[in-house]
Amino acid sequence: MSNPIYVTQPVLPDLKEFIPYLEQIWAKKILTNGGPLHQQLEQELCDYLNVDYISLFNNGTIALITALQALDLKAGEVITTPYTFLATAHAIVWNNLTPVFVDIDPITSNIDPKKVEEAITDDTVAILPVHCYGIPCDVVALQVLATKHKLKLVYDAAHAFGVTCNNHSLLNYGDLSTISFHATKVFNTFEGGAIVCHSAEMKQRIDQLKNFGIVDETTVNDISLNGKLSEVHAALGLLQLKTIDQTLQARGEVDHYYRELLADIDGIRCIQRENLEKDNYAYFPIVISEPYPLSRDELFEKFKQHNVFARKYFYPLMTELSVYQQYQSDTPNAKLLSEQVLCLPMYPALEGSDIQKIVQIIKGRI
Ligand code: T4K
Repeated sequence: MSNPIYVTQPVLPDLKEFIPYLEQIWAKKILTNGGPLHQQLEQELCDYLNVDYISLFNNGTIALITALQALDLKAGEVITTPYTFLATAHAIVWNNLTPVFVDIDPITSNIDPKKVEEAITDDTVAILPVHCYGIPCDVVALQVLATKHKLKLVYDAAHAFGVTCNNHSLLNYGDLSTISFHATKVFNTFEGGAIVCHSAEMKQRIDQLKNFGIVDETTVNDISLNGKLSEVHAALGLLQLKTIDQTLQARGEVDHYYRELLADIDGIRCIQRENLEKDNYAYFPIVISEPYPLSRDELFEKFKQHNVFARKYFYPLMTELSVYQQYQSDTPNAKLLSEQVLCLPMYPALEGSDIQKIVQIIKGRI
C-alpha cells in the first residue's frame, strides 16, 4: 500500500535552523510570559501581515474566547455561521453569550449578510463571521450592518493568514480578528494563535486578559485565562515567517494544478477563491453533487481505500450536534454544503503525482 496522504501536512523548517533558537532560549532561561522571541514575532507579524497591533496566543480558540471577552459584551446574542469548526461557537458559549446561527451563501461558504440582518434583534450584541477556507466574507456589507445596528464585529479569521482584499489585509476588518497557528494551518507555530486589533489600548487590554487579568503586582481587573504563547513556539514562528512566501506560492501551485485537472467533471465543483489579491490557498474544498456517480460519503470512503484521507470540513453542522440542540435553526444552504463538501489534501509538499492520483480516483479511473 502506498504512503497515506492526509488532508494536510505541516510545514517545518530544517531542524538545524531551529537549534540556535533553542540555544538562545536555554541561555536566557526566559521560556514564556512575553519574552524576547515573543516580542520579535509580534513585530514581524505586524510587518508581514500589514496590521497595527497583534497579540499572540497559545491557540486560536483561546484567542477567540478572549476577543469576545475584550469587547465587554453584556449577555446577549451573537450571530454566527453553523458552517465552521467547533471553536467558533464554543467561544460564544464560553462567554455566556447565545449563538444565533444563520445561513451561508452556498457559493462562498460564508455567512450571508442578508440572513444576518434578518436575525438582528434587541438582544443582538455582536456578529461573529468566519472567513471560511480563507475566503473573505462580504466585509463591506457586514460592517454596514454592524455600524447601523451598533454591534461589535469579530472575525474568526483562523483560516485567513496572509489574505488581502480591497487592498487591505483581511485581518484589518471588524473590531477584532482572530487567527490560528495550529499545525494544520497555513502558518503554524505547532499550536498558536493571535488577535489583531486596532489600538494600543485594546492591545494592552487583550494582553492583560491573556495573562489572568493581571494589571500589575497587586491589581487584577478581570477573571480571565492563561493564553500566552511560549518562547519555543514563538521561535518556530520566526523561522516559519522566513519561508512563508514560498509556502504560499507552493500552495498556489497545488491549487492551480487541482483546478486544471478537475475542470469539466460533471458534478464536481471546486469552490472559487475570488476577490483575493493575495490568497493563502488554505484548503481545497470540492462540492460533489449529481450527476457525479458517487455521493460525497462514497467518494470519501473510496479515497480511504486508496490511503487518501480527505476531510468533511465542515460536517456535521454546529446546529446538528447534540450539544448545540438548544440553538437549532434552519440553515438549508449550510446543511446542503456540509453534506456535499470534501476538502482534498492541500499542502506545499503534495507531489504532482499525488494530485494526479487523487484526480484519477475522482474520475473513477483507479
Ligand atoms: N476557528 C476555525 C474556523 C477553525 O477552523 C479553528 C481550528 C479554530 C477556530 C481554532 O483554532 P485552534 O484552537 O485549533 O488554533 C483541525 C485542527 O485541530 C483545528 O485547528 C482546525 N480549526 C480544524 C479545522 O481542523 P482535525 O480534527 O481535523 O485535526 P487532525 O488532527 O485530524 O489533523 C488533520 C490531518 O492533518 C491529520 O490527518 C494529519 C495531519 N496532521 C495533523 C496534525 C495535528 C499532521 O500531519 N500533523 C499534525 O501535527 O482538527
